[in-house]
Amino acid sequence: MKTLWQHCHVATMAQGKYSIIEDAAMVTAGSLIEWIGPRSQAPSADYAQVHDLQGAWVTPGLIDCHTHTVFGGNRSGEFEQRLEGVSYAKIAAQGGGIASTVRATRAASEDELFASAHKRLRSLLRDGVTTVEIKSGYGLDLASERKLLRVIRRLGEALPVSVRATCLAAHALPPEYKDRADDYIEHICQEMLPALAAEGLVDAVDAFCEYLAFSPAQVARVFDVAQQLGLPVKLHAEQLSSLHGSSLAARYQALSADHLEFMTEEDAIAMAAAGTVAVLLPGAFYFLRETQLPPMEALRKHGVKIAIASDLNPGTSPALSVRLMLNMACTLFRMTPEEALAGATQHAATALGMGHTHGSLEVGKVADFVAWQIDRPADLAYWLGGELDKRVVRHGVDANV
Ligand code: DI6
Ligand code: FE
Repeated sequence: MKTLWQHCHVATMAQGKYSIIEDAAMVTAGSLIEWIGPRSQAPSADYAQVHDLQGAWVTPGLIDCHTHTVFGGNRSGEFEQRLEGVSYAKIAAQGGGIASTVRATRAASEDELFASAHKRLRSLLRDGVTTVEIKSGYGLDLASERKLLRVIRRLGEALPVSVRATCLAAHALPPEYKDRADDYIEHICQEMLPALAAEGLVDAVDAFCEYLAFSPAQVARVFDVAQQLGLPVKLHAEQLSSLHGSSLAARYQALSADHLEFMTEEDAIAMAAAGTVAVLLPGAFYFLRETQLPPMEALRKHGVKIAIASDLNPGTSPALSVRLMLNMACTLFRMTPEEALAGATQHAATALGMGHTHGSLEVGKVADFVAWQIDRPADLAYWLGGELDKRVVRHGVDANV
């Protein structure tokens, strides 16, 4: 069944640029794009459906390539404490931080986790997201990590969104492994990853490489096992300090290295050579009131693809809007609106290993797009919050949430 979509302008985001087609039309066949170009050149055919997009600006569906959407509990109380001057260290000493989310996640049922994550994911979808990556990492034992990954799979079945599941068992040290980080890493490598991969619950493996989390050597151990299991890797790197985790990620041809405020030019050179995408997370930078900016000029100079994501998580980035992240990427990191939109479309797709099928509106790619009632593509990074009039189409059909 062929469908014609017309009376619109299109920012195709091909090659990570706007690549604009004014007064455009698009032909979809099933879930794929069959033709796209100026409306005057649209192939004549007996279309099953013809849609008038009312002069909308059409972009690829937004892709949120880094989220921790599934978790138990809520940490707004810590937010209040910090604003009253209580330090992170004191909050952690009181059992707060990631540990409190781990306790709440372990105590919650699979259905409770699904219900709370479903609400948060719908917020992202209502803002134009058609593909999302969701990490585990608040369970930190086999049964709880399996529970999280099963919820992630269920969300992709329940909502009109393509979901990629990333195992982040190496997110933090669980209490039962206090002061025994190497033993926990071995538990991940010998029991958790093989079992979860065999159950088809994992699309990629991630770790938190930081002085307060896991060392490059411990990350390399996890990455070796991921590679033995045939799973691509990603890495939380250089968020709070420089351990050259991003260079380690590049050595493993990682899909992406994420955060990167403290990365060096040498790290950027290594990432460029490996094709590892830099995923910047302005929500965490903003929420933590960080001051160290990612090295934008080094990333641009060496041609590292830059993606933007929400990092939706209860502790450092309780963000429910990718569009707001686009604004933060421009306002805080001085990216251009075009770079930011490429970061939430084509480059985000590449960061998920989906760059050949998603992320731009080109013949043969999936028909995931949003028809926005806006004046210019830059409006997507310009307006702060709120809800823009839009029509979301995923796999060639309207995606209503
Ligand atoms: N970096 C972060 O900012 C989050 N995890 C990570 O690896 C923090 C997660 C939390 O505080 O719950
Ligand atoms: Fe994260």
